[in-house]
Amino acid sequence: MCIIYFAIYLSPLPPSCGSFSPLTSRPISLLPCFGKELFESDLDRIMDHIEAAMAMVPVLKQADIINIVAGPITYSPDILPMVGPHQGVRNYWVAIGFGYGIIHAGGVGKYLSDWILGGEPPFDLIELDPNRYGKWSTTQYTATKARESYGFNNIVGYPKEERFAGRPTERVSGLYEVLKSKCSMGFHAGWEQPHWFYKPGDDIGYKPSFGRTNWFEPVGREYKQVMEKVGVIDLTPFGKFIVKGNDSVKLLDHLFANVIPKVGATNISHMLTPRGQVYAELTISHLSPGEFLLVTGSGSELHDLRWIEEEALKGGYNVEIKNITDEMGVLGIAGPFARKVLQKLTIEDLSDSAFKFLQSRHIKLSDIAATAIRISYSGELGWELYHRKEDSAILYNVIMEAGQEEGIDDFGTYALNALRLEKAFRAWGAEDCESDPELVGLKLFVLLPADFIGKQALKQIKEKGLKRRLVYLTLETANADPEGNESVWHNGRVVGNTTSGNYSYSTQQSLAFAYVPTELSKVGQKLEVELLGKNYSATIVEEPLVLTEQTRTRFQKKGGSAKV
Ligand code: THG
Repeated sequence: MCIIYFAIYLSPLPPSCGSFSPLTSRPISLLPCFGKELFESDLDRIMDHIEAAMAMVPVLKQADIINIVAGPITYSPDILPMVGPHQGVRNYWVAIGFGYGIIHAGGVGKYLSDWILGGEPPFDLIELDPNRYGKWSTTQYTATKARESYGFNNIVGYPKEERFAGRPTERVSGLYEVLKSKCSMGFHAGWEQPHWFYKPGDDIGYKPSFGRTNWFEPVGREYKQVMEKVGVIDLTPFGKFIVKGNDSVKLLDHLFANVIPKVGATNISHMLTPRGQVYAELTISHLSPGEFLLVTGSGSELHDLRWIEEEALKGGYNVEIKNITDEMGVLGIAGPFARKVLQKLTIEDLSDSAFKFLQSRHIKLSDIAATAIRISYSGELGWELYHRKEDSAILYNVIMEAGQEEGIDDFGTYALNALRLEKAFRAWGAEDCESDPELVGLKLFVLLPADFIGKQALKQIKEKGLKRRLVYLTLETANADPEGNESVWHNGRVVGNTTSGNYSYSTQQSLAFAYVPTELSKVGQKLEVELLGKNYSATIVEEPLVLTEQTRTRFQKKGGSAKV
C-alpha cells in the first residue's frame, strides 16, 4: 500500500489566543492548553497542488483519498526543530517543532535512533538541541516568537542577525536596566547581553548588513580600551553549576579530559563523548575541598548540565549538582589596569604572585562578596567576579567609580570575540563542537591516570592521524569579514570551511579559523576564502596573531621581545 501525504501549510498560530479558526469557526485555544485540535479539511484550497502532483506522478490519479488530516504544524521559537534528549527528565527524547512538516522524518528518525542506541549524536546538529530552551522560554514567549519566525520565513538573513520579538524575557541580568540604553543588546539563551556600547556621535541601534556596519568602529574602540586600559563586561549569561559531595572529584575525573584543579585553582577543561569528540568546554574552579564551580557559555547551559546529571546518575556518584545560573551575576574586568582598579576595592592582595593566573578565591569588593577567578576570555589581565545577582548594579557602579582615574569603560561581546580570536582561543559551537579535540588543536591530557569518557577513542584517533586540521588564516578583504561557515577554496575546488572569523583590530586584516585537509594545513599555505560571492586570497599563519597577557609577561621576564 502506498500512502501519500499532502502538507498544507497553515499559519502556525491563529492571529491571537482565544480567537476562532477561519476554517472551522471553532474557538482555538492554543494558549495555554493546545490539545492538538485539528482544522476541518479543505481540499479545494490545495487542489492546484494536488493536480500538479498528479501530473508529475500519474498513478496518483487512480489513488483513493482515504483520510484527510488538517492540523497546524508545530513551530519552535526559532523555527528549528528540537531533536534529542531533554535536560531534567531522564531518558526523555524529543523530535518536535518541524516547521516544514514531515519532510525531515526519515533523516531525523535515523539521527535520533543512532543517538539513542550509540550514546552520542552521530554528527553535529547542535542547532537542534532541545536544551537551547529553558524555563525562560514561556508559552507567551514561544507564541510571540513563532509568529515572528513565520513572518521572517522568506526574508534575507544577515550575519549577526537579531530578532526582537518576545524580548526581554523574564531572565534578565542585574545590569540590564543600567546598561540597556547605553548599548546594542544581543540575545543569548534568554538573556540580554551587550554587544557593543554607544558614544556620542555614533550611528546607534541595530543596522544589519553583510559588510562592516555601524558597530565596526565602536567595537574597535572597545578593543583598544581592553588592550590599553581596562574594560568591564556583563558575563552574567554564563551557565554556572555547583558540584559538591563525597564523589565530586571522582565524577569530574570521569567527565573531564583535564586534571582536576587543586583547591583555589581553575582549569579549562573538556568533556568528550565516548567516540572522543568534544562535547563541551567549561572552566572548573575548585572552591573548597570537594566543592566546584563549573562555568560554561550561555548557549550550552542545559546541554552540559544534562550530560553531567546523566553521568552522575548512571555511575551512582554521591554528588549534589546545582544550577545557579539564574541566581548569580558575573562581571568581567580586563585590561592592563584591571589589577590597579580592583585593588582599590579590596584588602586581598591581587599582585601577580599572590593571585596567580587561573586561581580563584572568595573576596570582598567594597563589602560585596564575590568569588573572583583570575581569567579572561579576552586573553588580557583580568578577573571574573561571581556574585549575588542582586548585587550586580552596585558592584558595577563601585568598579566604574574606582576606575575613573584609569579611564575605565564598558565593552561588549563583539569586542570580546575580536580579542579571543586574535589570541586563537577556540569557541565551543564554532571550532570545537562535536569534533575531536586533536583536530581542534586543544591541549590534551590523555596520559592522565584517570579513565575519563573518550580517553580510549582519543588514543586511537591520535594513532590513526587526521585527514583534516583546524588552521588559522589571515586575509585581506573589502569591508567585510568572515563569520564562520564560508567556503575555503584551493585550485578551483572547495576544500574546507571557516568556523569563525573577525577583523583583527591589531593587525588590520581579517582572520578566521577553518577546517582544511591535512595536506593543505601547513603555515604559509595559500588558500582562498569566499566572501559575498568573491574569493579572497588567504594565508595560513602561526597562532596566535596577538600573544596573551600571560605569554607576553613570560617573554618579558625572560628578556625576549613579545609579538605585541
Ligand atoms: N570564563 C569562564 N568559563 C568559561 C569561559 C570563560 N567557560 C566556557 C568558555 N569561556 C571556555 N573557554 C575558554 C577558552 C580559553 C580560555 C578561557 C576560557 C583561556 N585560555 C588561556 C590560553 O589559552 O592561553 C589559558 C589556557 C591555560 O593555561 O589553561 O583563558 O570565559 N569562567
